[in-house]
Parts: sequence; structure tokens; C-alpha cells
Amino acid sequence: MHLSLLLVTAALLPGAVAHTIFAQLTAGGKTYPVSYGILNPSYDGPQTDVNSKNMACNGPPNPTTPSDKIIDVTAGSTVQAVWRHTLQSGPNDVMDAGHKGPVMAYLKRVANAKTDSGVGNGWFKIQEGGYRNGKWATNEVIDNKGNQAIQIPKCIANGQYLLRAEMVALHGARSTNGAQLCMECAQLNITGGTGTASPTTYSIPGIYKSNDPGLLIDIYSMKTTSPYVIPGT
Ligand SMILES: *[C@@H]1O[C@H](CO)[C@@H](O)[C@H](O)[C@H]1NC(C)=O
Ligand SMILES: [Cu+2]
Repeated sequence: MHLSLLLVTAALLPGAVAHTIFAQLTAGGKTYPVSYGILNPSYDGPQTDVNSKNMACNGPPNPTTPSDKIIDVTAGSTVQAVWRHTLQSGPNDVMDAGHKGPVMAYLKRVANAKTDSGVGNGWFKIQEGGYRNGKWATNEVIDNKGNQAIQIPKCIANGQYLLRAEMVALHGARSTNGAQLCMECAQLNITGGTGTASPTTYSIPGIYKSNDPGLLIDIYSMKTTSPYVIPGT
């Protein structure tokens, strides 16, 4: 009796188990179905070990399933990573608003976007949001009905890519590995790029350290004007 009451209480605590999923992509004016062209998990929990290979495109304890679809995207266009609390949630249920932190997006060129795990070298960051005038980028995404706007650079080479979109929740980040990182990877075929740039690339895992100032932090002691260092190069 007492135990079941405790379990019920824990389930109702805001922020205890409420996470988020990059569930679908909007590109070229079209919103693709949930899980279409995305390495999608069935569970919305975060990754917390920055040295784990699951930091690349998610994975256990969230079983992820690659999609047999590839989404065509034009270089220079802006896509929207659409975030949802669960795969069944609507635009008003993006993530617990108490989950506050930065938002990022990375690309990695791959030979086959349907089969590549994303683990290892090749990632470059193309979008980020941190903390501005007392507001976290995660809250901007929530206010924007779960849409994270990401411009695909015009200057990259055409080909298949993984697009890794990420939301980080820092409510528990006072202790090491307390930051909750939620990410999924979309499977893209990019065309229209000029191929004039070859961005410096980094490994995931590897791009984050558990003591990065943006991941090991007490956000409750911050002021409106406090600086914040977004993780990842
Ligand atoms: C990517 O797009 C190009 C141009 O439309 C097309 O030729 C190629 O077959 C596409 N590749 C994949 C894997 O969809
Ligand atoms: Cu959470």
C-alpha cells in the first residue's frame, strides 16, 4: 500500500520522467509522418553518459529503430526538427517546461543514411541556442510548438547525411552526469549544395565532457544576465 502510493507520487512529480523525442521532420514545406526517416526510439528517456556511443543517435535504454526512408533536403533551406513528449503527443505537449537547457543540431556525412549508426568522427554543428535574457532555448522550442528551426548550410557537399537534433535538460545538472541529453538522428539526402566548404568535424561521443561548464552547472543560481557556454564545438 505505502509502496504503491510512493510510486504514484513519483510518477506525478513534474520533471521526474518527462522527456522528449525528435519525432518528425518538416522539410521543403512538408511535415513527414512521425518516425519517417528518423532513427526513432520508442521511449523518451535521455542519455546521460557523454562518453557512451549512444550519445550519437540514441540507443539503449531507448531501443532505436532505423527508418527505411530518406528525406530529401535542399542545402540552404531551413528544416524544422519537431519535438514531442512521446511519439503520440501533439504540439502542446513538447516537453516539461521545467526541463531547461540548450538546443543544438549537427550534421554528419555518411555513405548510407539508412544504416549508419552515427557513432564516431564526422560531426559538425550547424545550429545552437543557449540562454538569452533569462530564457532557455528549450523553452523557445516549447513556445514554438516543438519546432526547432535548423538551416542546412548552402556550402556543404551533396550526399547522404545524418541530422542530429538535440535538447538538453539541466534541472539535475548540479551533479556529474546529471544533465539529460535527448537526441535523435534524421536520415537525409542533401542536394543543391555548393560543396565549397569542408567543415571541421568532431567525434560523438567525444564532443562533450562531463565537466563541460554547460553540462555541469547549477541553473537555479543563474541570473537573467548570467553567461552560459553552450556545449559542443
Ligand atoms: C539523392 O538525391 C539525388 C538527386 O535527386 C538522387 O539522384 C539520389 O538518388 C538521391 N539519393 C538517395 C539515397 O535518395
Ligand atoms: Cu526529462
